[in-house]
Amino acid sequence: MNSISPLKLLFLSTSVGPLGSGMGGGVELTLKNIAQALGDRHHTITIVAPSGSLLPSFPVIEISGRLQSTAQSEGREAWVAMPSESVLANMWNYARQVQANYDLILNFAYDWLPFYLTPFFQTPIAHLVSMGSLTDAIDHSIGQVITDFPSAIALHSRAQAATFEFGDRCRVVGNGFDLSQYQFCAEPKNALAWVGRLAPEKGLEDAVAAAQAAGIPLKIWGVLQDVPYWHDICDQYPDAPVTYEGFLPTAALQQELGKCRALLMTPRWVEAFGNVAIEALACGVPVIAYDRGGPAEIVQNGKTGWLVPPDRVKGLVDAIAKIDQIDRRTCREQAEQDYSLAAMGDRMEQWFATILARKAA
Ligand code: HBI
Repeated sequence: MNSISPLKLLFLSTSVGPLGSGMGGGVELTLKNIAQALGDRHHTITIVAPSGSLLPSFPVIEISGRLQSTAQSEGREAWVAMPSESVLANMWNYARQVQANYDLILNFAYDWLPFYLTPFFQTPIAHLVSMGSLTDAIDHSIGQVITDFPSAIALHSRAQAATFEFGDRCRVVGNGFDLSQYQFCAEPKNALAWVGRLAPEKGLEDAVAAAQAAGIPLKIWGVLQDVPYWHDICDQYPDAPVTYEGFLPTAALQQELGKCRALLMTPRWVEAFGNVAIEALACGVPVIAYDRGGPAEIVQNGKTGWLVPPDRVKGLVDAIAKIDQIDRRTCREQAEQDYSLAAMGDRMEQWFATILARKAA
């Protein structure tokens, strides 16, 4: 536990959707968990987020304006684009006006603007980068922050860091979850789970193909972000035993997820971390994941799940066949060991202490 004094913190949320909508993907849960981890340690947290955001037990300053398009759909050469009346621009204009009331600003948005604005602010800005490298423009703006403020950038995994040429100069903080929200389930039903935004970078079609080959029902939870993509999968696998179960908030999701024999993780891209892997482990659910990105650093092969060669459905099917070799209690223990709120709170305080020490120097 660090002995840093209580801080007044301003969180700037993702610009692609209101908190609680699911449109922000994993970063919504990440922000909530970090607010709780730090709130438990007597820091005061205020959150700035798009209108319509809901977050229990923390003050949310709702900002109006048009949502940012998702960076992962932009392409590597994409220019920086913001609509008129941009919610992102309005959020950062608000932060500029109130910055003197805070000891530190923590940015969760994966956008060019917050990184570019960092030297323009008097209050230090810490950036928790939520995805791997996607566009040259954003890469360059993050690299510039590291040049000017060497301790200001943190990432979730080493694999995510490795996607940036400056990755070795970033802090890796993993993630943390309120494990009291997740109930351990010892006796699962005969079903597999897939959880995430239904979008091409998540590789859902492989999980559907694997469930069909294994003859085990697959339950799918998450925001239906790309409807044509989902319809293509349904057309391609008309007889697969799969059901789309909608987007559930954490309490309901973990109730259903815990009843599954395994979580399948089929990312096409370098998943920065893989929050759902921890949520599954916390419920005692083993994880079968492509050996790529954040999940490959989480799953202990043969102990809390199986890592399979990326993009190979047969690897998924082989792993499903031996899922009963995994002890579900070991899965819960791993979540408690590495990914609790207390562990994450320590890592965040260490990060902030480094930034504030540099500022003082
Ligand atoms: N795209 N432009 C942009 N900004 C974000 O904050 C953002 C995004 N795409 C996805 C995303 N955030 C989150 O879903 C991931 O960071 C988890």
